[in-house]
Amino acid sequence: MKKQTVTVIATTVITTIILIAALIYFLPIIGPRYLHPMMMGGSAPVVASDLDTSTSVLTKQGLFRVSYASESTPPPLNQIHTWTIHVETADGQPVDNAEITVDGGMPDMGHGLPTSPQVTQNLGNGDYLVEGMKFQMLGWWEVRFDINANGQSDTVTFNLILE
Ligand SMILES: [Cu+2]
Repeated sequence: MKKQTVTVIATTVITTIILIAALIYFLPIIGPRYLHPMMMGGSAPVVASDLDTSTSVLTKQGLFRVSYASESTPPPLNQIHTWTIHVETADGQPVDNAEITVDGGMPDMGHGLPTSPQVTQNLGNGDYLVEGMKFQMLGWWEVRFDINANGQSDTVTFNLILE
């Protein structure tokens, strides 16, 4: 082979490798923004415009009022982080002895959370630390807390839209 031919082949191979490496490197960054809607059939998930995204809401049966604060606002994408939730009775008394479990997912996509967040600390005054929160896609997420306190249980659902 001519030296020139070898040079052309080598350049092509190196360029290809660099392009593939760049694609692999950037996919996790651009993926959630572009691939996710494409994988779902070409359209971005439709989110009801009247969706309640309040960070403080009453539980389903109205027993408790629960609010949350993410470690950073808005919650980060693709990063494990913590939430703090505050639980009080409907008339505003902090609930200190709650057993709380966490669940959630993307309702319009039929999948759950990528992690299993846990309430790991009772911070007192109705505050609880939630560790292991993670959202790996943009769009509409539901985060549910089952709250059990004083022999009563109720569920709260928060909606959030990551964009
Ligand atoms: Cu999803």
